[in-house]
Amino acid sequence: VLTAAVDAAPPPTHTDEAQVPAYTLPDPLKFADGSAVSSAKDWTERRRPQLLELFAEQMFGKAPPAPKSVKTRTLSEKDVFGGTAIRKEIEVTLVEQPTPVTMTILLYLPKTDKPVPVFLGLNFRGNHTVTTEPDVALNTNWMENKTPGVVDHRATEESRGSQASRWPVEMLLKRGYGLATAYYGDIDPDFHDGFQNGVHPAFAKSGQSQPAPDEWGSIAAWAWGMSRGLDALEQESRVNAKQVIAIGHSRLGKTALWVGATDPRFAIVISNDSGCGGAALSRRHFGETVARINYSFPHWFCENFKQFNENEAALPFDQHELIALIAPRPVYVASAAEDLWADPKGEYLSAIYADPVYRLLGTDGIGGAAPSTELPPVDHPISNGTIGYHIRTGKHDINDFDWEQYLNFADRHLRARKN
Ligand code: GTR
Repeated sequence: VLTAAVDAAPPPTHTDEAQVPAYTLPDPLKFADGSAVSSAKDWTERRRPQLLELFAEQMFGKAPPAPKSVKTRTLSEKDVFGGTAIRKEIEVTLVEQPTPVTMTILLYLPKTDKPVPVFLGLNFRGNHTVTTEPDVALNTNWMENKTPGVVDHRATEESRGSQASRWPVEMLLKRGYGLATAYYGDIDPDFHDGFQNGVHPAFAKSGQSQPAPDEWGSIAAWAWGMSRGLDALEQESRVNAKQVIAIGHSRLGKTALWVGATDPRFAIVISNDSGCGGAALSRRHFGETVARINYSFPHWFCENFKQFNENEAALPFDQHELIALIAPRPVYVASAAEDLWADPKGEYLSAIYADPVYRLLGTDGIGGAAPSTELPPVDHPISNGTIGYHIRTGKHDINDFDWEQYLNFADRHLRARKN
């Protein structure tokens, strides 16, 4: 049954508001049996674990537990940007057996006398594409051929700095933040090979050749890898590990939300244009749909998620509840006006429908009185509350405007704190 669902091409998608079906969203403040979640204790001790389990079982798949410790090795360390910052490359061993899988973190830290907050996010094309600096190691793992400078699925020198516009390193450093990034394909190459490469095989139970229907797909693996990245940052004395911000764009924005839900050590979570399977409500069926994403990327979610192809009403949750799982920690959701595939309105609605949970936990939610269901105007961030949102001019991307808002948001939530 599941295989048939995967192979069948899904019906065409649309980006027409008039075609959004009538839908009823599950109420995060009701238990599965319909009774009310009426206190912070109800949420934290019973409802949150129930929802987290559902998202793991039915959507992202369950990941293995955190290892007792993570092995790290410093590959390089030097002063950069005129001696104002330190740059390190750190190898993190994700699994040792049967084949070692390692991830390399590229870490930039401003030189200060105090541990600093750090943005941690995976990148799409290797650490050497984040910067034009000639001595950051060229990634040698498999990657998509799509971008310039990638030949036969391997990076060449020509790709150096090709993603630099997405990673304004010096802007972050000047504002007192560090940046830690790693190539997502170090953790699990992004193509469907039946989970034979990356971190999956090391955790297969004996006799099992691929994850069970409720076990981790690639997004859950990338999220698990981000948690190992945070383990590694906890070993860095110059990093304030209590102020690490999970960030991601697009498929890696879906990843940031999932790691924010599963790993409460992340202080703030930022979803940039995460769309379907990220911040966008599945029941709106606008732009990319559940069936479409499972068809194009059969390895991103667990096998169970395919039961909801063209059947979103049967989902025991919707994406506003993924955001609610991050509460009461600050979360920022961003959209781009031309990125209809990711359903900006569905991303916004998720953020505001998570608001009641944030308020139950004693925060101001999205700020102000009852939030409006009208999409806010383009380039006017709503970022005074614990939930932030903006839709900016332009395409599916992450740029300086986005980062400015994230830095302002982080300043407001972290600077006042003593830890
Ligand atoms: C698209 C996919 C989206 C989004 C995007 C990206 O092809 O349909 O869900 O994740 O890729 O990651 O850039």
